[in-house]
Amino acid sequence: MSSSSPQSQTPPSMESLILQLHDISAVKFGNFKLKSGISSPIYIDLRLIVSYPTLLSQISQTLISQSTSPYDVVCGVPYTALPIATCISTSSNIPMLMRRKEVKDYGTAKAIEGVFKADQTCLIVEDLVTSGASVLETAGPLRAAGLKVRDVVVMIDREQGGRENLKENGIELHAMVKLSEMVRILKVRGRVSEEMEGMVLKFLEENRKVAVPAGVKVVEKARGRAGYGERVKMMKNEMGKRLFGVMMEKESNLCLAADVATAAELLDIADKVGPEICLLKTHVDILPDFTPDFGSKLRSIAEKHNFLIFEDRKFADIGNTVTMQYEGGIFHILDWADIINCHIIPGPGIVDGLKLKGLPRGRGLLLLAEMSSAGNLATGDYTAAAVKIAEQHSDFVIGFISVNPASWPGQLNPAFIHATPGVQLVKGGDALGQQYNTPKSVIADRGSDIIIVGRGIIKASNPAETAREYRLQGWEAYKASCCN
Ligand code: S5P
Repeated sequence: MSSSSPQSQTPPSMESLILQLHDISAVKFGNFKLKSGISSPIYIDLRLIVSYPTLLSQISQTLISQSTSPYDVVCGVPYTALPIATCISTSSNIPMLMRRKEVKDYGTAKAIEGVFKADQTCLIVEDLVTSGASVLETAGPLRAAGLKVRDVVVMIDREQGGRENLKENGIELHAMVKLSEMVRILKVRGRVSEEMEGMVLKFLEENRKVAVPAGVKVVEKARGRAGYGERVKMMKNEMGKRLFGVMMEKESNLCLAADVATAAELLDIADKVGPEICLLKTHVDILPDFTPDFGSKLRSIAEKHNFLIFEDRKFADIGNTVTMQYEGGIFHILDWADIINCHIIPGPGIVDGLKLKGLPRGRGLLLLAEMSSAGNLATGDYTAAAVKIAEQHSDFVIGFISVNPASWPGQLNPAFIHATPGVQLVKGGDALGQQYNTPKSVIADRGSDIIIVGRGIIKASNPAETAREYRLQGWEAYKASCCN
């Protein structure tokens, strides 16, 4: 499928469209307070065009002729541009997609509705572009779903930095008309005074560059996202920085889940697989032969092979209790684990508690924002709450245990690391609800950073060789996703 732009009717002249927009009061002059708080002499409300079907159809015809590159699907930026995209789709017979503004269940609900194949090209349709932020917010999930986004057609370019901001993100803006051009036409046709034209031009001059809100710029959550080298500078926690550093030095985004039967076996596999991994994850409470020197033995292997240690304790109690569980008991986790994780079910107090002990020791914390097991409850608002808590504690929280961060609404904060369990070389599951995805799908499609692999490696006949295979696949997927 490709655009052939069959046009049944000649698009009306630009001038006539602009006069019609003025006739229906979609363009007004006066003194208006914009959402941003600034006063503007011009106000544009293109939502009105749904009440004028002939005009809507004429505008859509004009927009079809704006983009010269072929495309397979169109997608309107919600909501004003949805009817325009629909008209473009029906009149050119090119399928349409819809981007959901609210994705309720991030793990499973689709951000994009409609039928498409990865690698198809999607044309974005928008009514008005100021900074380009809303176009970027739609381009992000489209690209995360594997679609190519290179062009956006828009009715009016406010000439306030949108074109440049979009270009920086690999998107070319094709505008039906620029705001200054529109005002000039209205002046020539006697609809506005020369004085009003001057005021609008002055306003544009004074507000030439509207910045894209922080975070929106990284439009590709999975593809084209910032590399670890850039992100290490954004990470606040020292242990998180070290982790990024190890990943780059060893070209490894592999974490071994060393769920073996004994401490002796764990130390043995840590030494064998050590060269391939950036992180080794333990469940210290499953080791029957645990002794107080376990921590120091594991730390010396970690130093030898340059990996970090992550105790998957999944703390889940109130702040006061977790301080004791973290440093005390038999295991003294605080003494040897570089990184720990916790559930957020008790609320932010759990992070305060762990931070009290961990931060002075230079440790880092991962929050369980999602889980890999079937039917788990860490979805939707729960995941969003984890993101909020992480942002409020970014001195200690280094990131998340997540499963499909690319599907989370909004932009992913590049300062946080995502580590994903449920990884094997082939998609599948176990008899107790575990669900597996491949390294490529986890890193390149689901937008994660680290693959956590347990049985895929420890049950292999040659764990070191298999770990190497996982490392290579994980690293390949990272390179592909951050460089195209
Ligand atoms: O949601 C989760 C969170 C974690 S940390 N799902 C998980 O499977 N894990 C852990 O990852 C789990 O405790 C185990 O240690 C590892 C997955 O092991 P595998 O053998 O299924 O690869």
